[in-house]
Order: sequence, then structure tokens, then C-alpha cells
Amino acid sequence: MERILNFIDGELRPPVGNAWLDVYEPARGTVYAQLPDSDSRDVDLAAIAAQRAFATWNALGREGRSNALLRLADLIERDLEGFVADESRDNGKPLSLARRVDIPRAIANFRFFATAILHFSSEAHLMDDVAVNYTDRQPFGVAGCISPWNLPLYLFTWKIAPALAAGNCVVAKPSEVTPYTAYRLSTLCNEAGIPPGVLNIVHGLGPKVGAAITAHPGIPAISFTGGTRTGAEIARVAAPMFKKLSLELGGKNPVLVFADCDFEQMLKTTVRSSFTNQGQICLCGSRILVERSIYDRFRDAFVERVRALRVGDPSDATTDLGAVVSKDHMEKVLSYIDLAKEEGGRVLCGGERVVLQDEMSNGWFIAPTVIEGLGPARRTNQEEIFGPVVTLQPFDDDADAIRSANATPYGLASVVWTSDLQRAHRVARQLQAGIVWVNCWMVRDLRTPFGGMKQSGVGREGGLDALRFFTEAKNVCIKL
Ligand code: TXE
Repeated sequence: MERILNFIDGELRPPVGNAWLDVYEPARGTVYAQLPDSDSRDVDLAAIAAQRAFATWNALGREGRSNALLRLADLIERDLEGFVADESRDNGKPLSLARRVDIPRAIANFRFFATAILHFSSEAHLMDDVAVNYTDRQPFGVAGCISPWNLPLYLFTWKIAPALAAGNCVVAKPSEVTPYTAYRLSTLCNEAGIPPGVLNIVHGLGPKVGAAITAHPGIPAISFTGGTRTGAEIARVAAPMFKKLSLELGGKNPVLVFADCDFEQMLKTTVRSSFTNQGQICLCGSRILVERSIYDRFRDAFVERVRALRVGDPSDATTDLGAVVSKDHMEKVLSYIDLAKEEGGRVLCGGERVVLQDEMSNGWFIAPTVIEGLGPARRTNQEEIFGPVVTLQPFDDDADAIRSANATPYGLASVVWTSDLQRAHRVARQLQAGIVWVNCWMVRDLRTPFGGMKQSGVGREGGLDALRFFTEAKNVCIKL
């Protein structure tokens, strides 16, 4: 049985306590490897290594750091198929999706921040003939990066790339559910010329390793993506320590479909925004609000397309949905389908576990599910399900659509389908969401701010916002 190792001070190491956890392959429901069940002792070793490496990493300068990260991106690209296969095996997602999205975006993350840092300018403010002020943005030392299982390498690199580019060293913890591609990345760092101790990866459970990173006095900033409840726990520990916090949390994203939209374009994209990655993307649209005059037409056309989606072997090129990430998560998603029925919802398609043949008969597969007949206040329309489950709701006018869209504790992303330009701007301004896509979905420009409102998070991690998060801004004022 293969054993994944921690990466501390440039070395692949077993956990101090020599304890191990099982790593499952969701499509087969079987154990395929083990990962370290690390604890605070491993985090301490990583933090010491990171603190020790800080001067070396900064002595490289922006160009030196940029070149090292660009080399790392090239090495991932050289090993693309290996990363793709590992990502799909670990997460259960279709191989085609890992090849089209996850791994290319991880490479893009390194390349974007490795070049952004070269153009990361600062400001100066002249006070007539009194004084000149300039903003000095410096790295603060060691960043803690904690990432989730849904887009494992994509979101892992989304955090460590800007942290490293800005000049910090990193103590990172990928999700214990999908550790493999972070491990594979660690095997390339020395070859890329990343000095020992600059990037440290400690594998293990959130309440042990993640909590130790959050509470560590030598790690002054935490960048986290995951569930809202976990985000609240991290904030509870970090706030009294006055740590910098970036929390990217859950979502319950609305899709607003107006009667004047480009119907075919909307339909094709809305199937994607509902079920890509088995609905396990914080940006997926899980509440579809449809103008009443086209509700029946939309419902029938949408359900027909969803029924045609293929749930199957992630390695099969014709598969649209793979397995959900864990048995616990499958049971959580199925419990929400039961809840929807109890609340009076009508399941129009899907609604059950899919049992495949042969070696995948124990895999954790769920049929793409569409539910109607539930009002905005129902739990099914309030709580994040994070699986292949969407609800349909009609609305009467713009105000009704906006009211329903904003009627949850979350505010991460939203989609508006309309051909009316003024309405697009007007509705976008009133939606409580950090991201509003109009007539598209998942179009991402890394220079833009990224993050949510309300319980979807705190802070913005996109482009230059990420470099600002991972640096301290000091104002120097010099008398003329
Ligand atoms: O996330 P967790 P999970 C949502 C989604 C999902 C729910 C829970 O609804 O069902 O969150 O998913 C680490 N201190 N999203 O359980 O627990 C943990 O080890 C420090 C949306 O995977 O938040 C992992 O590395 N760290 C989200 C990371 O936090 C802790 C994507 C995320 O795990 C910790 C994923 C603690 N006390 C889930 N407890 C998005 N916005 O994309 C856990 N962790």
C-alpha cells in the first residue's frame, strides 16, 4: 500500500507519530493509499523550517522567486497526465474534467502569480511641498494555507502560488480526502529550485493539523477554503491572535433565467453550472429561478438534458458525472434529497444513488437530481448541499427574482440570463453575491477580485488582491 509523505524542509517524511489514515478511491469505494495522520509536532517542524527559509526565499528577489514558480509550473505540465490521473482517482471526478480544468488551472495559477509579482506596483502620495508618502508592501513571513477536496490541486495552488510569489514561506494542508496531487507536487519542488523549507506540506485531519496551523503563533496569516462551519471555527481561533484571515466558504448560488434570454445558450450552460464536478464547486448554481412565463418550457427542456447526462466510470471519456468525493458526502447529499421530499418537493429526475457494474459497484455515485415545488425559505433552498442536486423556482418579475436570489445566508456567486442590457446591470447591482456572471458561467479572469459576501466568506483572493493579502502594507511618510 503506497504511503503519501509529508514534505518538510525539502524532505519527504513520515509523520512524527508514525500514524496513518486511509485514502479512498471514490469510484470504487476502496482504499488505495495511506496518508500521514500528522499532528501539531509535524506542524511545529514545518513552521520552524518555513521561518528558517524566509530569508533565503526573499534573497532570491521577485525575479528569482518568479523563475522558481515558473519552473514548477513547467514540471507539472511535463507530468500533466500523471496529475490528471491522480486528481480523478482521488476526487472521483471525470478524467476529462481534471484534464480540461483542474490541472491546467493549477499550472495557470503558478504562471499568473509568478508573473503578477513582477508587475506588483506600489503607490506614492505627494502632499504638496509637505511630505511624500509611499506604500511599502512586504511579505510577513509564514502563511498557513488550508484547502478543500473539491478542486484539490486547483485550490491548493490558488493559495500557495500568491503566498510564495509575494515572498512568504508556506505551511500548507490539503484536504485529507484528496491528498495525492499535493503530494505529487511536493516531489517536484526540489527539482524546480524551490529552496528547502519554503513550501511545507503537512497531511492529516483538519481538527488536528488544520487546527494546529491556525493556532500556531509563528503563522500570522491563514488562507482557508472550505465549509462555512469550519471557517467559523478557524475565525474563532485566529481572531484573538490578530491573524490575517482569508475565508472562502460555502455558497447556495442562484441562477436567474429571464424570458428574454438566449434559451439554447442558457440551457446548455445551466446544465454545466448545475452538475460540473458532480455539483461540487462552490460556484455551481444550485437554485434555478425561472421567469414564470417560460417556467414549464425551461423545466421540460432542462430535465430532458439532465436525464441524458451519463454517470459512470471517471476514466471513460463519455462520462459526464463521476463519483462524489466520499461515502459521508454521498450520504449527506442523499439525506438532502430525502429532506426535499419531506418538505414537499417533487423530484423530476434523479434522486437516488447510482450503482455501477463490476469493480465500481461500490462507488459513490449519485444521479443528477432536479427538484421543484419548494419555496425560497425551505431548508433545501437555504442550506449548501454541494452535490448534483438543483431546485427550480418560478418568479414573477425582477424584484421577485432578486428577493428569492438574496434569500439565503450565502452570497458567493450568481448567474443572470437576459438579453436586456439595462436589466443585467440593474439586477447585478442588487444581487448579494461576490461574483455575478451575465450570460455565461465560470468565465474567470484571475485579475478580478474573488470571494463571497455574508456567510460565503471574508476577504478577496484574486489576482492583485491575493498579493495584497499576502503582504503587509506599510506607509512611509518623509518630510520634504
Ligand atoms: O470541508 P471542511 P469539507 C463545503 C461543502 C461541504 C462542506 C464540508 O458544503 O459539504 O463544506 O466539506 C480542513 N481547523 N465546501 O468537510 O471540513 C479540512 O481538513 C482547520 C465548500 O471538506 O471545511 C480540509 O483541508 N482546518 C468549499 C479543509 O479544512 C480544518 C469546498 C476543508 O474541510 C478544520 C469544500 C479545523 N477545525 C467544501 N476542520 C468551497 N467553498 O469551495 C477541517 N479543516
